[in-house]
Amino acid sequence: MVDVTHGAEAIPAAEVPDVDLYHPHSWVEKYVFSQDAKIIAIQYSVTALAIGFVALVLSWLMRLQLGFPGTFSFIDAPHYYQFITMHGMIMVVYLLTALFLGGFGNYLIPLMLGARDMVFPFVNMLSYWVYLIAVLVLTASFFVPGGPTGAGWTLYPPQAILTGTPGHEWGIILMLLSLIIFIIGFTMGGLNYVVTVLQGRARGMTLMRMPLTVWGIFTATVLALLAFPALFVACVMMLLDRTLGTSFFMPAVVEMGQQLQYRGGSPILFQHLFWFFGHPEVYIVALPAFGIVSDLISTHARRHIFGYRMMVWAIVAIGALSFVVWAHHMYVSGMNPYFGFFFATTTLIIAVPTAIKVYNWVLTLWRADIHLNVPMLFAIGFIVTFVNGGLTGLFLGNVVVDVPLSGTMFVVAHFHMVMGVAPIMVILGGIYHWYPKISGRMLNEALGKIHFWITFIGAYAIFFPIHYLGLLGVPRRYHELGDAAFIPPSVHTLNAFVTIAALVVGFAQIVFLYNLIWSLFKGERAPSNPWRATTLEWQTPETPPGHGNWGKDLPVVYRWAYDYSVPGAKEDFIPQNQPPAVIQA
Ligand code: HEM
Ligand SMILES: [Cu+2]
Repeated sequence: MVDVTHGAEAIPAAEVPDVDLYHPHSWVEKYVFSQDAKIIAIQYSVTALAIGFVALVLSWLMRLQLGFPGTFSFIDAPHYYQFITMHGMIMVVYLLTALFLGGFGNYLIPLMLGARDMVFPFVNMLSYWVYLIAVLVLTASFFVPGGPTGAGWTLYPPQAILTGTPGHEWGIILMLLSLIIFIIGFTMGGLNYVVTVLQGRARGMTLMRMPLTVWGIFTATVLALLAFPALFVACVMMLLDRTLGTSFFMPAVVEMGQQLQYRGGSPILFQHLFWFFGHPEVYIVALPAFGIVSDLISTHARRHIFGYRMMVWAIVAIGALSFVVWAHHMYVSGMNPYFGFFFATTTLIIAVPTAIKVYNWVLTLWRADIHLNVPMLFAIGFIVTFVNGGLTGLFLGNVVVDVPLSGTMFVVAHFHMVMGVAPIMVILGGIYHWYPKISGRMLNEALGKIHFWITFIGAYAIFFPIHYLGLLGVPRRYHELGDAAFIPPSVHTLNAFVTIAALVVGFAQIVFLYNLIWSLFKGERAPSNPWRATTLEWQTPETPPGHGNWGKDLPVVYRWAYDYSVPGAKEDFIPQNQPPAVIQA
């Protein structure tokens, strides 16, 4: 350990009050308007989980309608569209993006890198409060005349704006505003994550010694900083179309026999902007999940990650490639066939680095000392589910296969596997893994296992049959199927089954919530490094870590993050900050 006060003589006295600025002086500064990344992480996570719960309830309502059509009269067609839209957007942006980057990012980046905090703590604090405003604006749309927008989470114009769409009065305006605010807030956080990774690492923490969790979050943040601006301008332009009558996206249209004042806009331009953001968004969610899963399996299998460098470069390659595939979401938009060929090719190339990652996870687990505890179960659940969703991605990436499947429930099943179930597995596994550090208490293992098995089996019970429905041609975004000849009666039985599975999985999350709250007060006290992990966040002098994370001395890093079961070492793990002299038996 190196004394950080070493060299402190060089800091002119005048700067000391400046440093002091960042220390909380009151309860409010400590827990509410906090500049401590750890508190901001908890604020982000709680807010994201709360709004995510709303999205979960909306999915129950949609499933009730699909499983038992006509039984619940308040779920009419306009409401169904509103539920779909809010469910999709909340899950993707306000839950997953905010939780992985604002939640996990804030907690883990400084701690895993041996930094005291993010580099711009004040801006980091603002990032959360702006995010909260975005969430509140979005929530407000449930209470305005006309309700939230029913445009679908893709918000395609012209229908998002035309009066036939529910929520065309206020809902769409609030949705666009909320997204704009979200992006502003995210940018403040995102610049912090990137600059902290580049500038805030402890001595010895080279880029190629960073845990893969940090690599995943870092690369995802870079993607988000490049992709969100496309959505930002799209939202601003659409807002102008809606409120001032400009024609960026609105073509000349006749509505209810009336020629509207719009002319000359391009709805396809919106699709390009949306998916230029929308595809990288999948990886904004997936890359942190890749990183976290690598660290979970390495720690709980007591094995170094197989092919660390390859894993890093695969993350970077997937991130880069994700910017040249967006139009695979637009195969049915009437584009030039050569264009489709290009995007199908780039899409399928992503399978290469992705497969490398999967092989390396499997090879890490191969003949390892696997501890099947809750974080490990969720990590394996992720790998299996991601492979599953990846395989259907190969179907949909090919133009000729996609065209008939586009707009069916097959697409819904595919993206729920890849970017719904799989990342949620990682989020849950990550919470079980880091909860002891965050709260100082262990979560209950038995409740955790019940939670895992119901969630895992339940997710397959929900989404497996939906693939089959899609192959039969059952369309997505349909409020009711009616009696079309191609829909056999078994579809209705399956739909009822899926709905029951969805309700069971939903209620299993209450076990999790109970575990989180109960353990906070009654859980077993956590030792500072319960998983005997190598990464720096487990080596803090206090658990939970105090403000500034490291007490007086910053850690110094001597090795990578994966020294598990090293032959000749006295313990089966060597923390990153262990000097070489003390590791021999
Ligand atoms: C228990 C969990 C879930 C259930 C039961 C569920 C159910 C549904 C249903 C019934 C639909 C509408 C299908 C249609 O008629 O087209 C839907 C759409 C959607 N869901 Fe989920 N969902 C769940 C979790 C998630 C998660 C975790 C995500 C995060 C990525 C997500 C993202 C979406 C998106 C993006 C849409 C598309 C909305 C649209 O078509 O505009 N869902 N979900
Ligand atoms: Cu895509």
